[in-house]
Amino acid sequence: MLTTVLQAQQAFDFVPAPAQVQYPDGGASHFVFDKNVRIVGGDDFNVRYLREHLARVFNPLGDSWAGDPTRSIEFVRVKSFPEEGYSLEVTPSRILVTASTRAGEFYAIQTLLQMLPPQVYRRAEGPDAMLLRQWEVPCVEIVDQPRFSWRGSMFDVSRTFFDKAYILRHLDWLAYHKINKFHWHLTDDNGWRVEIKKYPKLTQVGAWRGRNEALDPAYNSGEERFGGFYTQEDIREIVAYAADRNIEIIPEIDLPGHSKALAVSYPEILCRHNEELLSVQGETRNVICVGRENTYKMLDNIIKEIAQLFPSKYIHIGVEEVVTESWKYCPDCQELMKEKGYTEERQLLGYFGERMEKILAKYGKKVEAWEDVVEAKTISRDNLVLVWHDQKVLQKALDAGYPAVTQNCYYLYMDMKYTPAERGHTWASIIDVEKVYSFDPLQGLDLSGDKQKLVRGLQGGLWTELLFYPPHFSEYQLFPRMCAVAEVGWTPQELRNYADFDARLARTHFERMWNMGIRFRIPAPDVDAQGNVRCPYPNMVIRYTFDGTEPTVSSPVVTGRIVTDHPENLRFATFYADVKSITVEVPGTRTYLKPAVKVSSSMETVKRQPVENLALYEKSKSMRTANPPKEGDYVLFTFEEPVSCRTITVQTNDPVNNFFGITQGFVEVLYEGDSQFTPSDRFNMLNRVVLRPDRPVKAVKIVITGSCEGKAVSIQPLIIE
Ligand code: TNX
Repeated sequence: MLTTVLQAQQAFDFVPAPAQVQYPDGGASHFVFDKNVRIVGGDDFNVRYLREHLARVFNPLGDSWAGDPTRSIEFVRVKSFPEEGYSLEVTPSRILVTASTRAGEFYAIQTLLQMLPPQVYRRAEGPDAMLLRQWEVPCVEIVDQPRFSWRGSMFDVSRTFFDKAYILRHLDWLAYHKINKFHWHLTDDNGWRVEIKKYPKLTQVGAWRGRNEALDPAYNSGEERFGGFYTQEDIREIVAYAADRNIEIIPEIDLPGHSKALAVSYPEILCRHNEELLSVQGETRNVICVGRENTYKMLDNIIKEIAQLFPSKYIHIGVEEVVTESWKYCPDCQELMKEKGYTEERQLLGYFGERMEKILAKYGKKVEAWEDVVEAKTISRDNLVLVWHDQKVLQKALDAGYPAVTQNCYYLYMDMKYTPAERGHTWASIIDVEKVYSFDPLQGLDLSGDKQKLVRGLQGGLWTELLFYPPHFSEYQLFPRMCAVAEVGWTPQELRNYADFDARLARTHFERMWNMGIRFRIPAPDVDAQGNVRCPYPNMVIRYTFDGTEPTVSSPVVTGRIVTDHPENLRFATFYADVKSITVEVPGTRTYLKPAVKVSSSMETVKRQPVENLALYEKSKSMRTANPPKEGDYVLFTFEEPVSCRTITVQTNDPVNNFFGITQGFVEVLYEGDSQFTPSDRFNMLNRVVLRPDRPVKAVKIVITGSCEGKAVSIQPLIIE
């Protein structure tokens, strides 16, 4: 028998913060939620969605929500309300939701869910699920509407494939944050992910990566074949699922560059030449021919199927980072240039945009394209530009009269590192949550005339070259940065305040996300040289080990001062339930041995990173091969004097530059007094072997047994302790 009446908080921790929130009597009176509350009116799906979430918390389950006429949730439609806007009024006898659309109603429900215990988000109750009898919601009046109409998330499923179940969960997470656009980056160099009935090879060939596949493996994917695609049936299901949650899915077919997956499936789409030109990402032969009519026939057929699958107004056709030089060597492209009087290959980008606009129009669609399409101004002004560089580029799009959305890489790229010690790219910058939050899509712009209206909004973008490993890393990269994107897109600029946002995350929103099943990123503890540790949030704990191993959920919690003669072996991580930060140590306590060593290798290296680098023991100086390694290749480290040490870490990838390491190979050790090498471990997922020698070591040898994931590998200096 449950007797405790749980107290709700006085002020709600909404994310994103609504435009107006008032507590008429300071939260003194309440609406009591229990199994007897009645639901009146409302869109069918919305009501089902609400009931389904309520049933995760309130006992008993079932349809008893028809109940008490004196306490109800009522949905009313009033035409004058803005698109996606709503009001939500909580009084002791009823919760009144007013909106003009089912979208507004849906967002009122999202706000309402944030007034309830975070368990409303839990995915399935376990056998020991605790259901509540009642919950008190303080009386409140909310009037709300979004600042921008485009609040999006771009997800690259080409580089790393994410299956249907995961996409559906991702859509749920976005909806909980009032995000309304899902830009689905379905094709790129590393995978074609949408079934096209007329061209089955796109997914038979172009959807698979691996050592023996048409497309190379991914960073950290090892040797296994991996990939996949969405059938047209999957797509329809996903599109409908999103639409129910007020999310429009915009498909991207990335053309005419970034097209390796298309080109390996149907090589006839390439230009007629054999030049191996490198794209920014180091791909070759990934630019399609824009001079031949057959290209447009094929694209027309593809777009026809895409247009039938996606009800969105726009289809994104790519147009970025195209190696236009490829067209220089192509007789067909050159002939077209002559005919058009073009002097530069880049002009063909404009031609391509124009042709695609016409094809899309046949199927009732408008073009969305990356910023490169602005230069030629060939597509009409009712198409949409997606900017990924800074505000200057956005300004150019606006000045040219194009409506635009920004995915500014310096603030909104979710594949960048949060801090230097974490995984991710760095080329655009290091992007912590505060940096995302600090962004305003209107900052630094000249908005004279009607230009402000052209800024449709923003989206976070998650590129997935580095996301194959570890599990849940996509969630780590997205959250809580996407929470910040959501608030930038929704909340009036004058109400935004990072400290307040961060406090809302800490008090309540982490717990919501945990219940949503998101394995989000939490900051590592601060550890100073004296061993003082500070936990980043009061409702998290720091766990530690003293043997140099990774802390786990069952490691002890730091409660006081730790006294040890071996501070170099201490490791700390922040935990929120089973969500874990990266591991940190006490700075300056580890001592590295740098015994004189001669290093040789069977592998040719690039000039700037020769094998001799490895004798310097400098973190920033590694060896990089010129080619993929092959069976029988080796790197041999021979010490001048036998080395006595506790561990030798043989690290082969380059964690700073995310460069490939050895996946097929092992390490062997020559001990003092022995005449033969003793085999040790094979390289693990982190391209690493850790040796714990019990005798002095004369030599260490990396033995290669097969190829690697990339086109070459890097090898780091030995770490000897
Ligand atoms: C740039 S942004 C790209 C992507 C990469 C990303 C990595 C854009 C249009 N192109 O192809 O995945 O950088 O951060």
